[in-house]
Amino acid sequence: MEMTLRWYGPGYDTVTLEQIRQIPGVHGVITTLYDKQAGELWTQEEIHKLKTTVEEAGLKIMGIESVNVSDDIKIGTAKRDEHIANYIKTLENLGKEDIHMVCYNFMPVFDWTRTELARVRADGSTVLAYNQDTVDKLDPDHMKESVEAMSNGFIMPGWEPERLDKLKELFDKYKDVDEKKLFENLVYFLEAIGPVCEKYDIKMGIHPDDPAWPIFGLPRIITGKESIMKMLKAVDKPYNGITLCTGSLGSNQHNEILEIIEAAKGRIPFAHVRNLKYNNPRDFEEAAHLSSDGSMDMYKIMKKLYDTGFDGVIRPDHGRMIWGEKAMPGYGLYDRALGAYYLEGLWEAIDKNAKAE
Ligand code: DNO
Repeated sequence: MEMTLRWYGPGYDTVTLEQIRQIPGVHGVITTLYDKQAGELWTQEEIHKLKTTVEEAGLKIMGIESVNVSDDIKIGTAKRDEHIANYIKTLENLGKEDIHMVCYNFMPVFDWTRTELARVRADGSTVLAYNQDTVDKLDPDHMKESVEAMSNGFIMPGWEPERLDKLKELFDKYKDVDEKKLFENLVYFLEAIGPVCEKYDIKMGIHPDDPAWPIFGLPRIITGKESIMKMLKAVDKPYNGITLCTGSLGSNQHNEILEIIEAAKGRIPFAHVRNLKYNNPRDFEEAAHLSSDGSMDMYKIMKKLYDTGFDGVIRPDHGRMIWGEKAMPGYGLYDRALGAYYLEGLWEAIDKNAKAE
C-alpha cells in the first residue's frame, strides 16, 4: 500500500509539495496536467517537466488523476478515434516517464456532483454535501446559473466555465446515448488502449459515478458491484481496473463496499478512501475520515483491502475545510493530512495484528 495525496499541479493548488512531503508516510502524489482539455495530447516533455517538479521536492508521481476522456469518446462521435489516438499517445508518454497508473471516469457531461460546497457542520468545519431535492429542482436549461450559485466562486474539476457554457449543446449530444450505448463506447475505448497499457504496464482505474445513480436524465454505468463486475469482465485484462472510491460508491446506501472490494480484488490499482454521513435517504454530507464521524466503517474497509492483498495506491479523499484553511473545496491540506495519518495508523495496526497471528 502506498499512501499519497492528490496534488493539482503548479499554479492550481494551494497546497505545496513541501507541505505534502512533511506528512509522515506520504512519499508520492497523484497529479495531472490540470490545464489539458479532454481529448488533447500530453507530450513527453510536459510530463517530464511535471515529474521533475515533483521529484525535486523529494516526492514521486504515483499515478495520474485524471487523463480525462472526452465527451466525443463517451458519445462515440466522428472525433472519437482522433481523441483515442491522442489518449494512446499520452499513455505511451506516461509509460516512458515511468508512470503506471491512470484514473479516469466515464460520467457523461459532469464529473462528480454536489449541491453544496461549504455546508457548515456542528464543529464549524465545512464540507461538500448532496441533497437530492435540490438536484431535482435544478433546471438543465439554466444549469450554468445554478451551478455558479452553488459553487461560491470556486472552479471545480469537471465544472469549468467553458464546459458550463456548452451545457445545452452537450446535453443534446447525449440525447441518443443510453446506458447500453455508453457501455459499448467504454468497451471500445478500453479495447483500443489495451496494447499501450500492456506494453508499458499501465493500470487503468475507472472512477465510479458520483453520486452512484443517474442524474439529470443522463446514463450512469459504474454505480455498484454489478456494473463494476460487468465492466471488468467485458475487458477481462489486468490493465482494466477500478478506482475504489468509497465515498462515491458509498453514496448509494445499497452498495456493500466490502463485497465490492472482495469481488474486484486484484483489479483495484487505486483507492480513494473517505467517509460520509447520511442525514436522511436524500441527503448526505462528507465527514472526517474517522469511522465514528460518518456512516462508514473505515477499519473494515482498510482491513478488507489488506486481506484481499491490495498493493496499489491510496489517497485520503475529500477532506473537510478546517482551521481556517482556504483551498479548493474537498482538497485542503489539513483534513486530508489527518485522513492520511489515520488510514496509515489503521493499516499499521492491521498489518501488525496479521503478522502476530
Ligand atoms: C473528485 C474526484 C473525481 C475524480 C474523477 C476521475 O474529487 O474523485 O473528480 O478525480 O472522477 O476522473
